[in-house]
Amino acid sequence: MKDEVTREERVAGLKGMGCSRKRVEDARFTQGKGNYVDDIKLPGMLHGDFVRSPYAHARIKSINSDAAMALPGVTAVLTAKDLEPLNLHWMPTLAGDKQMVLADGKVLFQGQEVAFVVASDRYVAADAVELVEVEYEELEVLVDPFKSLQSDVVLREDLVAKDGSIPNGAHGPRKHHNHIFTWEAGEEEATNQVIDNADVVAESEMYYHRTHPCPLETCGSVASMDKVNGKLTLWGTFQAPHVVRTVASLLSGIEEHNIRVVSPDIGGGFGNKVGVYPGYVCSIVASIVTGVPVKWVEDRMENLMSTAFARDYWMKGKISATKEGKITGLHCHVTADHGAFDACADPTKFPAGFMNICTGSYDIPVAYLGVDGVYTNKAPGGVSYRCSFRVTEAVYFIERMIEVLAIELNMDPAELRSINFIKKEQFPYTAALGWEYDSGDYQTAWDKALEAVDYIGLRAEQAERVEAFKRGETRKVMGIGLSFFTEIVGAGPVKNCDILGMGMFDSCEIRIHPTGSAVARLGTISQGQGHATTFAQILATEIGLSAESITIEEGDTDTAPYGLGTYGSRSTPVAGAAAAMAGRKIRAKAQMIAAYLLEVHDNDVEFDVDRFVVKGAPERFKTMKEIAYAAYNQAIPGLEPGLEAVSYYDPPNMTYPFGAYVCVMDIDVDTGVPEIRRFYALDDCGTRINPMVIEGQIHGGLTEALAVALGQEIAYDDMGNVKTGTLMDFFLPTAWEVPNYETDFTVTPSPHHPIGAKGVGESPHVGGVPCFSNAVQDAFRPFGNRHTNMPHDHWRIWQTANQLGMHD
Ligand code: MCN
Ligand code: CUM
Repeated sequence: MKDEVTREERVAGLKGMGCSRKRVEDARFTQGKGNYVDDIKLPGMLHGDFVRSPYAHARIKSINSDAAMALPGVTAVLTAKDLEPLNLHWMPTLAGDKQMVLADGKVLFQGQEVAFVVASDRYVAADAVELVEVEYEELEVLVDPFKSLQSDVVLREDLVAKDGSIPNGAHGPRKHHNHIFTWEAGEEEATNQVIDNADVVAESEMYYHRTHPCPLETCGSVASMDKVNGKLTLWGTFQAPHVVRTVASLLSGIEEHNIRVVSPDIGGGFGNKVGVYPGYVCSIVASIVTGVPVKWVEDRMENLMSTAFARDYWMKGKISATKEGKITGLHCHVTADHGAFDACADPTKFPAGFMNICTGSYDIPVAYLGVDGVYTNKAPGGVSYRCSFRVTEAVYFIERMIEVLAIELNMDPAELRSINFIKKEQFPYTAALGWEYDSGDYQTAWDKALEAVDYIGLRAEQAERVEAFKRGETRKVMGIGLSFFTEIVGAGPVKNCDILGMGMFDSCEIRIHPTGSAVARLGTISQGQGHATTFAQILATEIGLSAESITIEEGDTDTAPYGLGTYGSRSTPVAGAAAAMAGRKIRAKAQMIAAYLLEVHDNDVEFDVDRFVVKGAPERFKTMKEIAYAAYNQAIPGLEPGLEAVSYYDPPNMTYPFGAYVCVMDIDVDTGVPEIRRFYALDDCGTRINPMVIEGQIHGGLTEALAVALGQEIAYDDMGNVKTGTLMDFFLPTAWEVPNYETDFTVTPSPHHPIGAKGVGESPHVGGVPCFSNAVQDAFRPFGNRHTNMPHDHWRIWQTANQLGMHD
């Protein structure tokens, strides 16, 4: 048979890996046809709403729900007392702690769930919430983790033994009743010795403030208990639907096969939707109690005040070097404010996430990290917002330490980085704090970035600007923000990563239909990352069917294979690998079918784009479509009919994407307003599946980084009131503040990933925050600045200028 189509055209027709295929999910999103939790409307459905605590720390004297129950349309008001007989008034957190579902005796943060009102509609429920009378007795509030560790006030009375002693926590001994854990990595004595004897030592203290991912869609769930069949269906904003099913089963006693958890479309997760919230539990209980479906959807203020926050790390560092700038040692201590319950969603063995990647991209011979987790009267959480499990904090820490060391050495910070990079030939590289970096070529990326922005020219311009400022010719200073980051994503090897005991593998199941189209289901779930588009591209290249003919399904536990979900940029490293492996199983069977049809030996055919070809006889082939048809319609000796495969993939290692970012900023010292002149972002995520999706991820992550660095904060007053609980006060950047990002890349494949791909979803945030912050700090460096804390809002920038005497 003669082929009319060229090989290039066949490759292009697949829309496989490397193709900037348009996102297939956007057709419904841009037309308002998405299907979100709040779009789920079931017959007879009731609506829940929470009575929340106005106080940050108070004893509950009484709850009176008579007036609320008297309101027409109100079905039930649940309190901890109602949940206690079911043993559901507390629930386990993903960090091995436990958390009140509804306030049990006292409240520990403003906005904490006190009672759950169930009514005929959302508005009646909200009115009834106002009618529930709760009598509180205020207690002393602790919002400062350092004071909390000194205070006699016991926050978690449930974690103190009757004799007053302090039992161990999930991560070992606790030093104080408000202490959660101490976590250490590296060698403290050896590190101290190196630092004590070093030529040059730089020290810095920095606060990575508390913030919140604030996804456009808030958290919510709809529970429907079918008592006749004993089946519970739960729709919700879940980044890890299978884990939710397992937890729901363990908590409720309903057998796992009788629970179906569905994540429909999700309007942004960013880690905010990994944890299990009281609202989910209450909607389940309410549906069991009332026998009808119950919906719970939080409002914006509830989302900002009570669901998983991000960061809140107080970091103290020492870094030592030779006079020539070779780093010799790094010491880091963190006081980690986890709020009222330790509800971080880290893998079990990592109570401070992967903070021990804080040696960054540098070859540092010896290091130590110590983290103390602390309870305070704030909302629980900590691991969210494109964080790769605390890697945001780690990269911010090391990229600030590098800048401070450069000041100490009176050296250019770009050169200091170059001197200390882990070299290409050192990979796989084992860092002082234990991680084995899979691959990297940092110097090449760095040189490309510096050249692209004309770094030397920028420094010359900056020096001129400083002189002009001193002569009184301008009121604007110029900052050049640098950051080089190494990410660690793809949790993870089951041997050291689990969540609540569940190993962190992931999965893909492929079913090829007779006419040569396919459905593939995975254990992950997209919240906007474009999985329906990109996973199909991996499969297109692996199995030779066009991405347009492959449907990707995620998020329904009745159909998708078990997987640990989407966070920590693990979808590509883990589920993406499972997809490739399952695709290869399909291909292996297809090869046998092709050989049979072509009447040659299995080894005499080879895969070529979309077909199997007889070696040395390219005119003899069978396309994958023909093979799929034959799989269902021909009796092939020794082979079962059908063409399906499943893979559960346990990665041998994490993947280590990296990047080089430069931000050029002009700052008006009289208004404190920064203007971003240029932002250049080079990312290396190994093999690139969809360059356009990658670019979208980078634009989004950088914009969120801009937000965090330049203004966004969840701030509390001394009484524990959230000062930034609405979008009037919580800064969300708009097109107005966002610059025109320039993106660039290098490609250093992961040696252990089947297609060489590394994750990218969190990279721009991880590298972006230090880059924006360094730009602000660099602008003031010639005037004596060493370090100022984020967020660099206009007022704080103005203050920095003022303190440096620039308004005199
Ligand atoms: N990709 C690619 N080539 C690569 C790596 C990734 O084309 N070498 C594509 C992937 O196919 C996928 C996207 O980039 O479509 C992101 O992939 P990955 O880095 O594997 O991250 P995940 O899919 O696991 O997404 C999680 C990550 C996290 S943890 C947060 S937080 C975050 C982020 O994604 N939340 C997001 N990006 C987000 N983007 C949107 N729109 N919404 C969120 O909630
Ligand atoms: Cu840490 S935010 Mo993402 O891992 O969902």
